[in-house]
Order: sequence, then structure tokens, then C-alpha cells
Amino acid sequence: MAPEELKQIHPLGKAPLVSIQAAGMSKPLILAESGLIIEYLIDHFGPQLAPKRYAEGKEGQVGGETEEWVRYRYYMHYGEGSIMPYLLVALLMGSKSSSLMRHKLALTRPFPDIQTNSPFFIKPISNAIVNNINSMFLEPNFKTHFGFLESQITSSPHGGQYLCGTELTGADIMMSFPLGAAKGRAGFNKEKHPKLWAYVERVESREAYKKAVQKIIDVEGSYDPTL
Ligand SMILES: N[C@@H](CCC(=O)N[C@@H](CS)C(=O)NCC(=O)O)C(=O)O
Repeated sequence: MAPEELKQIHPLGKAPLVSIQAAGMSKPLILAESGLIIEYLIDHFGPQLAPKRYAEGKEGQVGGETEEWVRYRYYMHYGEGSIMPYLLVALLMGSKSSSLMRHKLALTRPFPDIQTNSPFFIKPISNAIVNNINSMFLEPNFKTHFGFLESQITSSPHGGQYLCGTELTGADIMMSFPLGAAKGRAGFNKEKHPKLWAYVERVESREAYKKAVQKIIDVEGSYDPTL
């Protein structure tokens, strides 16, 4: 769980948070929500990480947006709005009887998952509920989503190897957390999703990604993207 002190910075007390104090500001600007934080940082410090918005000659026109930009904006919402909720439900359910998860999620975190933490006399019932949620809700949705993402990377604009085309964008940064968390779990495996798998490894092998992971290790002692 997030430390209580985060609530002194933002009422929801979740990470990540960014506090900006620039010259002339009477109080810091606090940014929450990873999508907004990424977009804000790109606006000010990394405009090369956002694709061009409009096709040549179609500036400001409805439908004049490039495919790269529409994908970019889509993934800014999809990451936290569509794929993360399933991963969170999977975390809450636990994974003991689930064929979806190869590893136990959150083993090292003080997070009470339903299967592990039910009293023994409730376990047959809680296990049945968890199994139903897995087979009727999580499994089909993970299948749809990872199949969709495999097809998205396959059809990347201009034969690119990133989600929005030939260059890394903020959308890849946004998606690196849920995809890193799901890799090898949740039905996302190398055999069924070879292109998506290679894409995640491509992102993770970039020097900037490795540097970011190292920074987390320097502060936290380790990095485990499994929530
Ligand atoms: N939609 C938010 C999610 C924020 C969130 O739930 N962060 C997690 C860490 S990834 C957290 O702070 N969890 C600790 C807690 O809920 O106490 C975002 O994209 O920033």
C-alpha cells in the first residue's frame, strides 16, 4: 500500500505524483495520474515523444489526425482505463487455483488476496468464486486484450516496432508498466504473442528504461513490476 505521507501531497495518496515548483509560483503544481504526468513531461521536456497530430494539409480538421497520434492518445487512456483494471482484479483474486497466472502475484507485498486470506472454512466457497471470476471474466478478457495488442504491434504504422509507429512515444512508456506486470502471467506468453513479447523486451532493453529501473532499485532496493 502507498505510504500515508502521499496523502499530504494529493488527497488520493497514490503514486506516481509529481510536484512542480517553478520560479514565480506561489505554491507547487501537483500532478497525479500517470497519463497526465507523461503528457505534461512530454509537453515541456520531450516533444519528440509525441507523434505529429495532423496529416499534412489537414491541420485542425475533424478526422485529420494521423494514425500515430490517434494511437498515442488511445494508449494514454487504455493503459489505466482498460488493461490495468483486469490486472488489479487478478491481483485481488490471488492465483493459487488459477491457470492464468504462472507465478503468484504480489508475494512480497502486504496485500490481502481473496484466496490466500480466506479463513480455512470459507476457502471452498472463496475458491469457487475466484475460479468463476477467472474463467468467466479474467481469462476471456485477457485473451481478447493480449490478442488485440499482438495485432496492434503487428499493424504498427509504417511497419514500426513500437505501438505508434517507428519511434518510441509516451504511449510505449505508459504501456510499459501493465505489460511488464503481465509478462509471463495473465495468459500473456511468448508462444501466443511473439510480437508483443519481443516488443516488451525491446522497450525493456532500452538504455533509458534500464536507467529508470536502476533509479528505482537505488531508492527501493529492488524493482518488481508485478504491482
Ligand atoms: N490511475 C492511477 C493509479 C494510481 C495507483 O493506484 N497507484 C498505485 C501504484 S501503481 C498505488 O499507489 N497503490 C498503492 C495504494 O493503492 O495504496 C495512475 O495511473 O496514476
